[in-house]
Amino acid sequence: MSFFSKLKDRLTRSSSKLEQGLDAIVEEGVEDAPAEPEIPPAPEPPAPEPEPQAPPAPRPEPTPEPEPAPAPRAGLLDRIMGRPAPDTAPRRVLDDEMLEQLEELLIASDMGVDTAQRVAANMAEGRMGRRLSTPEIKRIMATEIARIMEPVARPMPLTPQRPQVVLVVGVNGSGKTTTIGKLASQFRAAGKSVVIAAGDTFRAAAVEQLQVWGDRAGVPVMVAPQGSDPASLAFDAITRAEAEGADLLLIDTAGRLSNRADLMEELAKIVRVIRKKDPTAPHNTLLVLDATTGQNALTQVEVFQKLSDVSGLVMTKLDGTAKGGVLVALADRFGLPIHAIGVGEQIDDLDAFDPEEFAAALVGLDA
Ligand SMILES: Nc1nc2c(ncn2[C@@H]2O[C@H](COP(=O)(O)OP(=O)(O)OP(=O)(O)O)[C@@H](O)[C@H]2O)c(=O)[nH]1
Ligand SMILES: [Mg+2]
Repeated sequence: MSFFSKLKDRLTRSSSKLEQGLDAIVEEGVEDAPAEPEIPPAPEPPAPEPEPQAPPAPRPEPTPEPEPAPAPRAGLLDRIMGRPAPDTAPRRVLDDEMLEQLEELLIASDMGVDTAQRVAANMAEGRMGRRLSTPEIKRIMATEIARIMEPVARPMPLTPQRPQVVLVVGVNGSGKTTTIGKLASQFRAAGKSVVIAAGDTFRAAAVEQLQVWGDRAGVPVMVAPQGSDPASLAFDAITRAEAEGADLLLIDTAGRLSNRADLMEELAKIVRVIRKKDPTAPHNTLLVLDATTGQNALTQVEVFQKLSDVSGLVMTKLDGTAKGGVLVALADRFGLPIHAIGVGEQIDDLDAFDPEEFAAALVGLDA
């Protein structure tokens, strides 16, 4: 299965919420609007049909997206002859009220107020007064969402340093260890030699969990006794990765709550100690965020940016959450690269972030 099919299948809690919302918005307008004004109440000679609809407003700027054709309708002759209309999808005229409803729908998908406003405003540009169907709105919405996310869609950069030190941080349970396992497997498959350091020395189970992932990925895992100093493990791990000529060292860390100052200080210490070994390290600091936390992910970025040089984001658990829109808010608000997204617990359930595919899956489009 392609990653897009998987993403689309697993993002359905987010996409079905948007789809249902869109259908409701369009239907509401259809009910309010005078029913099909082009059908005269009384029989009429089959004269050339007047086109009551205003031509589409001129667009202030060109967009790459193809302009949807004006709403196709069955002509009078077609109706008399019983021929089906070319497109029977309900349509609603885009006006301020509908725009506001679209904005609310985007906010409900966890996009946040600012981003929702931006997406809605971009959607409206040059389209006010046009009659739009749900499929058309979806395409326009996906285009505008992808446009916002395009600049931040970047895979984790590979640097010339050996080893390239990648520090993985995030709150408890966000998916750090799982993501490291998946990344290790993918880098291995790409021909890189990888070492993992089990920097979560608090929980014995954490080390075991990482060893399982290391086995799956075929990557050695460096561990330290439970309760030992994670900073000194990180230091030793760089020494070993250097000695082995490894390309990449992935350092797992214990999940920390942003309100625990001691844990936050410990993270700063890991960075200080790593830098004694290699002043340019860590070369990447990946912040792993759990999509199910919704808008809270924004706060997590702010907190982690204060105590580490977050260089990129990975968002996990996009499967089974209706809060997928939060990734759009993250892209819009911070401009940090989004390297990868996770859609499940298996080793191949992580892939590079593709904004067009994500936007399509989020609104429930096929391509
Ligand atoms: N559905 C789903 N589950 C995920 C995903 N990524 C991780 N998980 C699950 O989330 C749970 C927590 O993942 P971990 O990788 O242990 O998270 P962590 O950040 O290392 O957690 P701590 O070490 O406790 O801070 C596990 O049960 C994972 O299987 C994902 O993309 N989708
Ligand atoms: Mg962990």
